[in-house]
Amino acid sequence: MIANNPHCVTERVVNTVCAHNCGGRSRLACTVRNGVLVRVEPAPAPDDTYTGLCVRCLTLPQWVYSKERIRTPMRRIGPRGSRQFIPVSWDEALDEIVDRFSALIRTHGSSSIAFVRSTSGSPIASYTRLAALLGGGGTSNFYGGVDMAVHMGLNSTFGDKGMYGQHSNEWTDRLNSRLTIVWGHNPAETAMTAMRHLLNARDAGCEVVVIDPRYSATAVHANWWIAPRPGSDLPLALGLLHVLIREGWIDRPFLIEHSCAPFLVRVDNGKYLRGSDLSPSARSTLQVWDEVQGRAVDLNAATAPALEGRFAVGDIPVATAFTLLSELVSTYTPAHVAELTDLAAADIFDLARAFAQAKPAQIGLGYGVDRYKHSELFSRAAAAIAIVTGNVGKPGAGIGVQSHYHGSHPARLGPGPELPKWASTRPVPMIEVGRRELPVRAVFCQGDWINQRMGDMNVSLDYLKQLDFVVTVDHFFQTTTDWSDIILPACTFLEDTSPTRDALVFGNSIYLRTKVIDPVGEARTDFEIERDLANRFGLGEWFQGTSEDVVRRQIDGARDRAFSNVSYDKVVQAGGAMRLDVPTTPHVQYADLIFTTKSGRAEFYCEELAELGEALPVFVPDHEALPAHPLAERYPLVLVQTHARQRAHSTFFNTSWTLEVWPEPTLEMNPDDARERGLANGDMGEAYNGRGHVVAKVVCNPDFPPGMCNITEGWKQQQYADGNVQELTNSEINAGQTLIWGHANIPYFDTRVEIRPAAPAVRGTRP
Ligand SMILES: Nc1nc2c(c(=O)[nH]1)N[C@H]1C(S)=C(S)[C@@H](COP(=O)(O)OP(=O)(O)OC[C@H]3O[C@@H](n4cnc5c(=O)[nH]c(N)nc54)[C@H](O)[C@@H]3O)O[C@H]1N2
Ligand SMILES: Nc1nc2c(c(=O)[nH]1)N[C@H]1C(S)=C(S)[C@@H](COP(=O)(O)OP(=O)(O)OC[C@H]3O[C@@H](n4cnc5c(=O)[nH]c(N)nc54)[C@H](O)[C@@H]3O)O[C@H]1N2
Ligand code: SF4
Ligand SMILES: [Mo]
Repeated sequence: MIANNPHCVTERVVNTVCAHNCGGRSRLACTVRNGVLVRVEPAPAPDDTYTGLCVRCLTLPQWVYSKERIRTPMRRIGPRGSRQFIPVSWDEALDEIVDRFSALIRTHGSSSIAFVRSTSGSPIASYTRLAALLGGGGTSNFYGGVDMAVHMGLNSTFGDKGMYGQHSNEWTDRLNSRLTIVWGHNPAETAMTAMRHLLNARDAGCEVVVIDPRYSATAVHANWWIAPRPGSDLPLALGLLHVLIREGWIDRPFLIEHSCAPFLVRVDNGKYLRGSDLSPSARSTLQVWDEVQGRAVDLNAATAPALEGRFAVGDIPVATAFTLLSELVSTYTPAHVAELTDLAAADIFDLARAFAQAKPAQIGLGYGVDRYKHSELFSRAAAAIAIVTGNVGKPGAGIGVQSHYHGSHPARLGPGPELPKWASTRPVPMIEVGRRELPVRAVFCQGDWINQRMGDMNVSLDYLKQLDFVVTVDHFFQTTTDWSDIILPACTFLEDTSPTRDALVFGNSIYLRTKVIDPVGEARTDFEIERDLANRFGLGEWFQGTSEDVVRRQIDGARDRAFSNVSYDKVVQAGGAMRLDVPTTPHVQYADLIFTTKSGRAEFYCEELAELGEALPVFVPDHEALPAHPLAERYPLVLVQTHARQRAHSTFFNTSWTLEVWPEPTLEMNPDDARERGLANGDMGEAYNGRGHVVAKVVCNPDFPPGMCNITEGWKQQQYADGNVQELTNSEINAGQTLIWGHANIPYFDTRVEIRPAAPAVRGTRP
């Protein structure tokens, strides 16, 4: 190869790891020709079962150089929302941010600045350090709101594993299962690299049951598809529990030894009975009914704890937690549940029987069951199914989320960058932004906050419009950039070495991110932008070194045994990925049957929620998707927003190969529902409710039951003919979630609409 020869083609292949938040972590082999990314293929993973990528990433060359790419810093010159910007230098842009933020901090304090971030950012380059240090501590931090409700329910049942830690066994464990319920999850489109494990399991004789109101791409591959009405999974779970308990298909030893089932609960206040309730000098030990002694005793002193029964302890009426659960589900007969769910009673009975007979059986939740108002109650009921049948902590069993991170082997990294003790942020739940008084005057957005993270968008937009100053840092012009004052161009993961979110570990291996190409235009990495801003704020001492230095520290400083065979240098020498020192068998969540609940056991009973009447996973039929809701008459259709196969959220909204297949937002609905409204395939339809509207092309799709329609989330504002799906989505705040976890999940799918033909004026596509 001759340098400086214009006819010479230099070509190299660089391996890195995908950064998009699709829940996978594919290793990518990127061909770079004369400095330009031209091709992406799968690179071998250290464990070959994890080698592979999806079609989306084949389009990365189009993505990274797309015409929407922000190439220089920009300043707004027209009114907010007018999309009128001029390029400015980095110095001008950063100086303006520092001046405006400093002035606000002087006048209103550091909580007047808020930070918010995309889920695809790197954990060490998401402006969290700057947010914690700015103005002497305490900027506002908009957090949460997505993918949290099902985890909340599992957290309160099994103990806190971190808000996203409640995963099922490792993907590769599916093979050990005899029956697996894929519940509100569509891995054929949303966890493509996990789908093969499900298909392998099915081919090996595992019965795959998909519970989804629509005939999804995953249901197509199932042995059994169960289609409840949207938002009715909780009564379905209670109906399954009814059958399991009534028929005695339960694991008594597991219930007595590892769950809260035998704990005595005070009927007067819903709290567990404790020794201290009986004698002020006694300890607060949980009480059970000892069948041999015929009285309440300390849990540890019991020889034969009763599973069932109502008793009087002194003058306190009590019942075992299991008895209360049995009584709750006693009315959820298959016939009654059939009415609540639109299912056949026989299917409910048969599913319970199949689950009880298959040993082991597994429940894998997705996030389709996370986006309703009471999704945390649903996941608690689903967890109770696994608990009463003893399907916890075993290969092929378990309940957890089967989407992201697949129940990776635990591997705790060493410390990240150091911060002073006083550094902190003030958490503001995302769902509350725009809905309560906040001290915030300026928002720094990493990514497309308004389009992607907020439900009920018109409220969010009104909130954003009255702010003094909005900064967005992204790769592409998108919905939030439209409304920003300063826009900064960020490098994509292909131009960066900051590690991928989930901090490097995937399955049983460690993956480093490698820089593939030079920054496009004037883009800088988020790591550099955060550091450049920190330097200007006089906080440079906390931002010494490069992102590689941080990663080196995290790996080389790890105390966890899993890292005993690796060092930063060894991983680099191995090409950027290595297996960790973890067992070669798939990871099994809770294999040790040690739970981090207060009692150390699996608790389907949550005494903290007794005051709300939710100590057990009760069915509260007050939410928008259900037919009894007052809005049901005016807005008869439930609108969900499934995650689309051709994007990771909004990412890939602009790649031409994927747009060839699916060029614009579509409103998918049952053909009969469409016909009733005078709509046919290809017509422009307007979905509307009291919160807003959207116009999109109607696709009559019999895979959707009558009463349910869909617009996939993640299209950008400029792609809609009019409105935005996010204008329609529900943002009702759940009291139980807020009581226990301090914040609530956004119930995006708990949304009702009516649909009509769009007025001719809005049938065109926006410029
Ligand atoms: N291609 C692609 N992959 C992705 C993403 C992406 O945007 N694109 N996003 C990633 C992220 S962050 C997430 S959170 C996951 C989300 O991915 P999934 O967990 O698969 O969630 P969804 O696509 O939202 O919905 C899954 C299924 O739930 C069904 N559903 C809707 N309502 C109900 C209901 O009431 N009951 C039941 N039982 N089912 C219901 C829907 O019809 C849908 O088929 O995907 C990840 N993977
Ligand atoms: N209506 C509705 N809304 C939803 C959902 C739904 O089901 N329905 N799903 C929700 C879910 S589960 C999730 S996880 C969220 C995902 O929401 P996000 O994480 O916000 O979605 P993305 O599209 O991945 O990223 C948003 C923007 O961030 C930019 N970006 C990505 N990576 C980086 C980076 O490293 N640096 C910088 N500076 N910018 C970056 C992208 O270019 C994009 O414009 O969406 C939520 N929104
Ligand atoms: S988007 Fe997801 S499935 Fe596709 S290559 Fe990246 S990690 Fe793999
Ligand atoms: Mo998500």
